[in-house]
Amino acid sequence: MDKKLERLNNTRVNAIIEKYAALCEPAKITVIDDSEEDAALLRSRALEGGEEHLLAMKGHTYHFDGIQDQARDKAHTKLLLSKPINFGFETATLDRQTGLDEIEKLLKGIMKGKEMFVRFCCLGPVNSPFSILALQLTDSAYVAHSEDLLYRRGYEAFRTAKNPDDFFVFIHSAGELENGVTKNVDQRRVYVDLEANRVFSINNQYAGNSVGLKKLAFRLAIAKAHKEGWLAEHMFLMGVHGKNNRITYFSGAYPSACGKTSTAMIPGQSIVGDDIIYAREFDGELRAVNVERGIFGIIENVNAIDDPEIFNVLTHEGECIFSNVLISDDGVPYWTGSEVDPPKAGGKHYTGHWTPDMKDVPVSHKNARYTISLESLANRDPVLHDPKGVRLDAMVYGGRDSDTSVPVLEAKSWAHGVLLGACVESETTAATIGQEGVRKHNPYANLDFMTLPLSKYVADHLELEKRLKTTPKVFVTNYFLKDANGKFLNHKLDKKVWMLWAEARVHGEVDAIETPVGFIPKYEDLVPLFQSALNKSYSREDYDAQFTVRIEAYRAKWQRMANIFAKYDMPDKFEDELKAQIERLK
Ligand code: SPV
Ligand code: MN
Repeated sequence: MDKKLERLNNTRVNAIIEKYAALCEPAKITVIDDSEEDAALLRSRALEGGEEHLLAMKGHTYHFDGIQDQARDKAHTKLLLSKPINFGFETATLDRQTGLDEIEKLLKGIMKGKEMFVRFCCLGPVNSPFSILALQLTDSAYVAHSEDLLYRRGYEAFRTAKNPDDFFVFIHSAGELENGVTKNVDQRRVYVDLEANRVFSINNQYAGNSVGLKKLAFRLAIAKAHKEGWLAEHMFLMGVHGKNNRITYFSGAYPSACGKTSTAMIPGQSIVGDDIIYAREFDGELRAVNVERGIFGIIENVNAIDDPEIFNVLTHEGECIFSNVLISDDGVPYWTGSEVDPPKAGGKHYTGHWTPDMKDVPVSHKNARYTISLESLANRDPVLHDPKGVRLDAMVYGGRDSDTSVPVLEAKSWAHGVLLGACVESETTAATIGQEGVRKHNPYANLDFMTLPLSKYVADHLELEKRLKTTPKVFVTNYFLKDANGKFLNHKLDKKVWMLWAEARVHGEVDAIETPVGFIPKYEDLVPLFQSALNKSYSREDYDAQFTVRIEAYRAKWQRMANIFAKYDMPDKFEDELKAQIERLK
């Protein structure tokens, strides 16, 4: 028996490896522990197997996903259920046994000639009451390498676990590769087996589909959190730096590609995480941790002016995987919106050879990404690995909304905030396969990952109030508001002012105007914030254009929500909040 498995001495782990080794028939099984040697082994295997390639800068590599494998595949991501559940929203489900039978057939021999990596990770900080252990089997060294940058190593945590049978399981195969990319994308499947806390993901490489610990684990965590009385949220976690060196922790849910990472990266603040949190009540306080330890971020428009910290990491030595960007002949990555011109000779592209005259093909895919660890960021918050997490004082919901929501507002109460979270709407982006720019209801920015009926999810949020001494304040932001001519009303950097205003509200330092839709900032409170945070003067005209409550558009929004929620059986308190919101707008 493998020495590392022997040392682990975990019967359930051994049985899983045995089962999937027999089914998938890999040529070799390699068990990864927490050592630097094993991390280095994964890096070299990713290069040897052609899933990654070296770049000129030390520590940098690139990876291409197939042309059809550039984003999360919602249509083929299915929840396996023994008994049908009425979610109330559209989600792909499949009879559990039918799904398991199908996946067994597709797994048969899928790793022939390949090496299967077995890796142990910890979702959340190690030795923390928040955390969940996870076992990943994959034949993709790129996936295993990405997980090393994005998650905490967990071999020792498995070895010393109090409940050694309690962990999530992820079985992944990139399937047959051609030029380093998955060939049989028509047989791509992501099957989430909630009842066994495991996910099967095959014939894909794009990390949102393949990396078990990311959105696959998140789907399992939402269901587990509901059963156990805590929250798993699609949220960043950040320290907002207020007056007198005060740090106030905020979490925020935004649909993919709507400014979530850039909010967590606002200059002068500190980032704990940019994608997923676990939150729990302890002694009447809501506390949260980042489930991850890295960023799988959108690279488009990352440049020296707008995202200086990330740009710095992407242009200096250190571990970084670039995916689906342009690679010049001398091994330099280029991407859209970097403010650096791609070379005239063009270079390697996930679509083939690219040259600047190919005007219809962007330099990088709109969902092209970088993978880095948070440790490489200068603005990382030192609490990142604290097993106790941080106290959450505020939650923010954001969306891509060109015509309705003011740039920032505060909910009237916790229950009103729960309503606002449930009613996030956003125009679709390139983060999922499908048409862009269509306004969609995306409750809590979480619709793609929801494994609970919305009524239960909402009830969990409402219930929380009873257990907390003080509830976090809830805010809604909108960075995408436009004027009648379709021009953005705000600069990208204005979000800093909105967050600092919200931070001051948490501490009762600024007043606000009560409107039917919530509390909005007063002009005179924003002027000094624009001055101190951005060195900008803020005009009354700008304020009026941005903060005039567009009553007709809001009415239309709440009518859309009333129509949607008429179909759900929601908690009474929620129905009351919804009615009250509509009444106030009358
Ligand atoms: C998102 O799309 O929300 C992401 C990237 O964070 S993915 O891994 O594709 O989910
Ligand atoms: Mn995300």
